[in-house]
Amino acid sequence: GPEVVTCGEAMLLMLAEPGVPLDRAEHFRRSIAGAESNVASGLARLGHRTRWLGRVGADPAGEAVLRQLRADGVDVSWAGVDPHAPTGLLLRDSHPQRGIDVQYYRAGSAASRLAPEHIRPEQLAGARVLHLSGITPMLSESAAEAVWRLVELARSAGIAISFDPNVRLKLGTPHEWMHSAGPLLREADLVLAGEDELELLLGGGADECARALLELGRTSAVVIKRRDHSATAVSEGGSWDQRAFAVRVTDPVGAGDAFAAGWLSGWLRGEGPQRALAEAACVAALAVQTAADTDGLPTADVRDRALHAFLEGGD
Ligand code: KDG
Repeated sequence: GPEVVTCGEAMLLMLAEPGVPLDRAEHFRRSIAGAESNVASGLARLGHRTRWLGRVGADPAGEAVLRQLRADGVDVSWAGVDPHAPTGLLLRDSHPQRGIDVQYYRAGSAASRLAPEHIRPEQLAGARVLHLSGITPMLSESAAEAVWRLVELARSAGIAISFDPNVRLKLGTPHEWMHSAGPLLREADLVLAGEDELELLLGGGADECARALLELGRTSAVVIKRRDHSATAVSEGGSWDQRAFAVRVTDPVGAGDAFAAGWLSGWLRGEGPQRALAEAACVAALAVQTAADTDGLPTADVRDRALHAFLEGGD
């Protein structure tokens, strides 16, 4: 069975040629997007057995998405195919400085029709981590119920729940996010979240939020991703800081997912928080140097060499 299971919406990504705004772009590259499937791809490339759960349409986009995940080494044997709804689509441009224009064509997608009846205990058998993001429960009522079904199953099987809120205000109001992602945050063993996200979902400063989560007793580690791109891991045992490695950014989208994959890989291999954070920063630094969400995700060898170079070179 898999070490890690993720669940979410994987979409076909049409990525505009570099630097050209979406309404002007004529050439697009096909790739795939989806926060949870990105984490699955990242972990699979790093050598972890990883399963992605979710639904695509019975269409060429769905086939392309599943083919790409398989090529990355992700187990998609439990992925569902919906004959009555399309695979979600994401159009975006790519620019290192300007804000990135992301356009979703995902309302009513096959993924949004995920429902609790699609979730089965066998899907989690043998897993050590269930990684979720706040996006999935924002897709629909039934998708939210499916996520909570997974949480219950993971709890009863003793599987650690990892959670990244991934707040996307295009998918709902701050209030809706608070109600949807807030309870999941409190349910997670491992939390990876931006400062803005913690402040939005829990109120107060990010460091206070992290401590409050630890005090609730469920959460054992919170990784705060700071606005200056450094990160802090906080747990009962202490707190650890990690700067971002300086690289030339080609496309920042997917950095958080790469960071999550890097952190979870360290955690799964029993590395301490400082090392896991450094690996997370390293995987993120490699991911932002290439276009699309998943192009730059490294194998374990590439990560180790890059990390060595980052630490040796002082950057
Ligand atoms: O984390 C990158 C994601 O934002 C992207 O792949 C698309 O999942 C996505 C979303 O809903 O924004």
